[in-house]
Amino acid sequence: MAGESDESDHVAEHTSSGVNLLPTFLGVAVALLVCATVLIIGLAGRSTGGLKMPAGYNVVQVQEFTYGFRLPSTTLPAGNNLFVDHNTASIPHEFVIFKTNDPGDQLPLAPDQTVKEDSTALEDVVDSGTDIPPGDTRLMAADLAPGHYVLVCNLPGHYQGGMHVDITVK
Ligand SMILES: [Cu+2]
Repeated sequence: MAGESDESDHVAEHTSSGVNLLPTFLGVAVALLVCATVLIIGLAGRSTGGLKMPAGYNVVQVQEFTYGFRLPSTTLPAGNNLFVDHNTASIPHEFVIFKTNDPGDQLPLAPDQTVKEDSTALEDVVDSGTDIPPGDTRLMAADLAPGHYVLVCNLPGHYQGGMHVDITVK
């Protein structure tokens, strides 16, 4: 009696494991689909190269080239801005934003014709600090008050070459 019962259990188990291959396959397929969906949503929502940006920041994508800047808009919202600056050029550049009343093409100059960064007419609010090598991306954040700003690259000759953009924050 007991032996017979064991055998029928064994047969039932064996049969059921064969039948269960389909649900298992479906389970794996559903799991893969969920993973793919999460990945797609993640990629679609990304701001920059898959990096997760802090909430509450206006993300500004900037591209530098020789000699200029590309940005989606020269008007930015007051408050926290996060600049994601990519140097697309084959030479180093830098990224400096001054708050100033002076127009971007009329900033005070030092004797070497670079922008006179210590001028009282200029307030340095964002500064890459060091050169940004070709191909590199630099993240810089600033809490900007409403007003007029100028974004420049102040490597020798670059400001004069045209690397300045007037920005309005409001
Ligand atoms: Cu430059």
